Amino acid sequence: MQLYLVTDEPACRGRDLFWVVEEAVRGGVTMVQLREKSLGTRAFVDRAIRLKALLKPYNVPLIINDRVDVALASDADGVHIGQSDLPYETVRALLPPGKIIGLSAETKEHVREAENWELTYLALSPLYATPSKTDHAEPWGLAGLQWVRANSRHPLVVIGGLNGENTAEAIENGADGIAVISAICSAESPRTAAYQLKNTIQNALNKI
Ligand code: TZP
Ligand code: MG
Repeated sequence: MQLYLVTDEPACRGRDLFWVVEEAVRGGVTMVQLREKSLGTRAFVDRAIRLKALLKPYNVPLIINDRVDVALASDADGVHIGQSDLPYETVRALLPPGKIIGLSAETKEHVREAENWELTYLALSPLYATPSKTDHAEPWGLAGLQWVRANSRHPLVVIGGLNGENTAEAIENGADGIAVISAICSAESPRTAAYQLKNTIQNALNKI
């Protein structure tokens, strides 16, 4: 989950979503989340099945945002849930063993509660304010990230406002990976953007 791409079709600036994802994976993206807030269920499943087939030869896991049913129907590798989605226990019971479960945490209370659960990762949402999600909670910032690192046993992903300028500081302050929409989906070259972010992450990891 070092470099985690979250999809958003409008952020792709008219380019084909599958093209953007494949370019990003060729550049170094290690995990992809299909995030669809307005597609109907059937269209969501069809898109997930197509994306799963695209990612398989690259060995890059596909995570479905919000929807366990869509993840099951597409044989995706896991689900990302937020605080208003199905409860953790329900998701755990519905998914076959071995599937990925990621959870967004917006508050310290969410982080404390998540200590009771077997998560693949915990996502701090958002690390910084971002126009890509208008209804986001109060940003964690670096001090918040440090607090979570000291108080959580889970691998940590940070999301929200991450780019080439602030990725290194996130890794140096305890993030195991970064998740992005616009830094890759909206980039002139999603492949180059992913390649550069991946290098930045690896350099920062080598320093710690
Ligand atoms: N959840 C918290 S912030 C965010 C999501 C889906 C949007 C991240 O987008 P960007 O463009 O990488 O800031
Ligand atoms: Mg959600």
